Amino acid sequence: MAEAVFHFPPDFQWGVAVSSHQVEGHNTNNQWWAWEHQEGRIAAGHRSGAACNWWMSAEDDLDRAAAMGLNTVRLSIEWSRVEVSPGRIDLAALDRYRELLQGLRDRGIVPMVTLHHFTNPLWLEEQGGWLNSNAIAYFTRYVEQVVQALGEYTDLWCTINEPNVYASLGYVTGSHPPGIKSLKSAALVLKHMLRAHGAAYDVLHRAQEEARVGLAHNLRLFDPARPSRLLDRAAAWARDLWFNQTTLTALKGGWWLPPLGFGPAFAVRRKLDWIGLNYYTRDMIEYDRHAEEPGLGVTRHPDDAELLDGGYGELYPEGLARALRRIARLGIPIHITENGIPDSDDDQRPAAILLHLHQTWRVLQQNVPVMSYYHWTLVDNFEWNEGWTMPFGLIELDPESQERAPRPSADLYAAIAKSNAITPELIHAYAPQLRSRLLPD
Ligand code: IFM
Repeated sequence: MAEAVFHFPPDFQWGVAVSSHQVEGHNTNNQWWAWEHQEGRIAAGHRSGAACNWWMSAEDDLDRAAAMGLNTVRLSIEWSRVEVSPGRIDLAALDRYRELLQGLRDRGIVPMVTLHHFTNPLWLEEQGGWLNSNAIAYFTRYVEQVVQALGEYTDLWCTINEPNVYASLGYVTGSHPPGIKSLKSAALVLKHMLRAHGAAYDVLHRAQEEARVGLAHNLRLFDPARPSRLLDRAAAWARDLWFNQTTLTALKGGWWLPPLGFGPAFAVRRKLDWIGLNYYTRDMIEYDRHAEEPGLGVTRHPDDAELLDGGYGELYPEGLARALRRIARLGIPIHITENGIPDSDDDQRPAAILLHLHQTWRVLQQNVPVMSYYHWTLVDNFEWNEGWTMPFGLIELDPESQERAPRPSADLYAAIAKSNAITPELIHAYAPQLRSRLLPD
């Protein structure tokens, strides 16, 4: 038996990530349900419907995760289920979450609990959502309820998933609800979400001494398409400032950067025990004076890029190492809270898994404190505006029949998790084309 080449640290955690609206089904009380029911919003007219049916029965999927040798799962609590109207808590909903978290524990799986993943209760949306500064107090009140009810099952909390994506898609491109196009509004929303993170951090630590509280940041890389062109570099820089640096500087330096403002961010400073990295791809940015926002340029891909299905971008695993090294400057533990690709026939995913994990292994050798890797995702789920057309699952799902079929990637990921290593055998078996790239002669 050949020696394993890429060993992970003995306490490294292997997981999958999901979110409430994408897997639970029939989340009728949030703004996404309303959005899906508007004509033309979702690809192919799809709706989340029963999703992966986790609200009724997640347990078989929890068994699948356990059988794969996973020891952590990241899931989110659906605010609109817990707080059905302002201040009115649905105790039965909290009971169901208790059951789910206990179910994970019974299977030897540590839950990471996200408190906000893109969805708002309708009652909050009707009050202006995150544009309304009251959202911060509402959110902390809800977090208080959740930590009281569910704190005995976890101490690993992710306050908000991808505030930068929420603000960008909902308020810059207008492609997600509420469909607004205004950078000024986007900046206000992002600032409110970061302040809410800071406030939730305090609530969680007050309620639970041992709480480990973080936030999941989607770090997309923006490189100039033509590095010698000043305008390409400026456009890539401007995108990065908005999408990454505003959040990272607020969290690390406790400082607001434009367009969020300019000055000390006391509400956020030092309110982070770990940082979550969601990494998917990079954009090569080219200045284009005809673009809608010329200063932000347009996205190009290198001629030799391997493109992902459905226009999701470029397969660029080296970007994960770059993102990890950048985020390591925060000087706190890192969880890779999401990484994966859409790939219905699984012809790219096995190699993508191996390449991204190889990059993770490389930065671990450089002492970057990566604690865990959560693959996005276990079972195909409702991919927001893309509906069911963009399957990210290790396991294929037919949302109509609810039938599941593991893809080869599920076996590969299980084998890696169980051996805590990438072995030459796995490379030979699942992605022989990577032999020369990953294995020494
Ligand atoms: O499905 C999403 C998830 O909700 C947030 N991060 C990116 C994933 C894939 O697009």
